[in-house]
Parts: sequence; structure tokens; C-alpha cells
Amino acid sequence: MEDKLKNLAVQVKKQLQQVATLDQLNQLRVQYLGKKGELTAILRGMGNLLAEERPKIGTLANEIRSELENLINERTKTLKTVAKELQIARETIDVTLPGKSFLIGNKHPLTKIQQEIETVFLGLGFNIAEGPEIESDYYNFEALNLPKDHPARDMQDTFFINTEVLLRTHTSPVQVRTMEKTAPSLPVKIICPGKVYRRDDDATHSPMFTQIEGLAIDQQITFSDLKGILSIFARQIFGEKTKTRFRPSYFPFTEPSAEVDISCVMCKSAGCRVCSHTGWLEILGAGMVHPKVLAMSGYNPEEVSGFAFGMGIERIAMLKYGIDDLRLFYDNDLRFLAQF
Ligand code: 2NL
Repeated sequence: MEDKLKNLAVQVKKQLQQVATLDQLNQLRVQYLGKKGELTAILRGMGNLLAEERPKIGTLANEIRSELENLINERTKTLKTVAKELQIARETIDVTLPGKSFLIGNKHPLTKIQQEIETVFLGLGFNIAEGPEIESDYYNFEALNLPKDHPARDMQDTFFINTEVLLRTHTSPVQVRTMEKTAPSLPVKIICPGKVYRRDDDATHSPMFTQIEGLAIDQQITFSDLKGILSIFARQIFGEKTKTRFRPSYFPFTEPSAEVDISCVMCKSAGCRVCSHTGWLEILGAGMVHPKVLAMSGYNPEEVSGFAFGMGIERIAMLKYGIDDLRLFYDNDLRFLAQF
């Protein structure tokens, strides 16, 4: 038994010298040390030994086993290093191959237009104000001269959370909050960008859309100031040749009120499908702040006056870029978004 073990060790060491690959080495390991290997088979035969011989043979067998394991492991390491070095030596790097390009993102078209509009008004001395999207009935409606049973509330089909709390239907509540905080100081010159919510859903209406409203309050603010500011805005966003037109309209929070059109950017007023052959495109609503609205927020309508306007950013972006379906802004399809 002892001889058998020693012979086996010699045999393995000899074979180990000749091993050239990791595969061969693994075969050797299985052949001798594996579950069905030769050393394992010898150990199984120990049952037939005399009791007094067993410890000696057992110790020897374990010694040989660990010696062989160590030798095989060492050889594995060496072979792996050699293999790696060979691979590195063979590998050549082609420095003329084009690099891996990766996709650089761009601003969402709505963000882009919003920032362009903000830049125009910042240049005209306005500040940016923000406020909550979940509002009270008071700030969204009451303070804007829209009492509870006012029929004009129907113009804005609203998501109510309960009878007093709702998703804001416009960013006017931010302006009301700003007036409350500022009064009786003057002036107030702010724009309020942000998400608003109305129960609407088709190619030109979304239950969530983005609005920018503007408000200017001071002594002797007139309708001429409104016309001047909005004409500059239209020219800066749609091009220097853009004309503006003010039509009478109605909003409960302004008096008088107007709807503002620009000369059609598609056909330069020649008449086309986009402007329904009128030569004009409606871009926003505006007016002089209603005296009741001024009074409710802490200003004396006998002493101060102001103008206000509101526009949908989606609509401005659709007209500027010639987009016919508003839902494209929210689909997150890169084929659309990467164009801006
Ligand atoms: C539109 C029209 C408008 C206002 C918004 C406003 C705000 C205050 C007081 C008075 Cl605090 N007015 N905002 C005024 C006129 C029109 O929006 O078509 N928006 C999409």
C-alpha cells in the first residue's frame, strides 16, 4: 500500500513536468485526485488494511494528496500567467479604429422654449416666481374674481382633490400669492412658468400642460405697456418681422381683456392650413388686471394698475416648430426629441 502511494506520487510528478496546457492539467487533477481518481481509489482500499497500519498509511496518503494538490495549483498559476502574457503579446491595438461614440442628450423642446421665453422677460426686467401645483380653491379661483358659482369656472374643467383643494388650472395663483406678499410695495414684475392641470385630452389639449403667465403692477401701467411688452416678446420668439394683433375677449380676472394673435409664421400671412387662411395665429390671452383682483390681493385699484397675460408653452412650441400633435411632447420618443 505504502509503495503504491509513493509510486503514484512519482508518476504524477513526472506527468506534471510534461503538462503544457490548463486543460491537460485539469485532466491530470481529475485522473488522480478526482472523485473517481486513482488516489481516491487507493484510499477507499484502506478498509482492507490491518487496524494498526491504518493511521500510518492514512497520514502518508493525506500528505501525498496535499503535496500533489499544491504542485498542481502552483503549475496552474504558472500556466495562467504564461497564457495571459501570450495573449497580451498577440494582441495589437488598431489606433485608427473610430472611437465608441455615445449619445449626448439635448434639452426637451418645452424646456428650451420655456427658457427662451424666460430670457426675453428677464431682459425686460421681470423676475421668475414659482408656487405649488396643488392649490386651494381660494388662490386658483376666488382671488381671481371667480366665485364658487361663477359660470366662467366652466372654462377650466378642474381636477378637485376635495371641495377646497385642487390641481391648479393656471399659474395665476402664484401671481396672487406674490401680490399678497408684496403689497403695498411696488412694482410687481413677474413671470410664472409651471405645470397646470385641466380635464382635457386630445391632439391640442392635454390634462397636464405648461403655462407661463406674466404680471406687472405699478403706478400708471397702461394697455400700451401690455402691447409694447407682448410685441417685443412676439418678435424675439417668432422673428423680427412678426406682427401682433389684439382682439377683444373676456376673462373674469382682467378688464378689458384681449386675445393676442401673431402674423402666421408658416405662410407669412399669405393664408395656409395652420392659420385657417386668416393669416393670423392666436398665441395668448391678456388684459388689464381686474380692480377686484387688485383689491383682494391688497392693492388699491384707485392708485395702482397692472396688466397680466397667460400662454401655453406647448402651443408656442407647436407654432414655432410646426408640430401638429401636442402628445408628441410627452411620448419621450427620441426620434422626435433629438430634432431640437
Ligand atoms: C390664457 C389666458 C390669462 C391672466 C391669464 C392673470 C393673473 C392675475 C390677474 C389677472 Cl393674478 N390675470 N392672468 C390674464 C389674462 C389671460 O391667460 O389663455 N392662458 C393660457
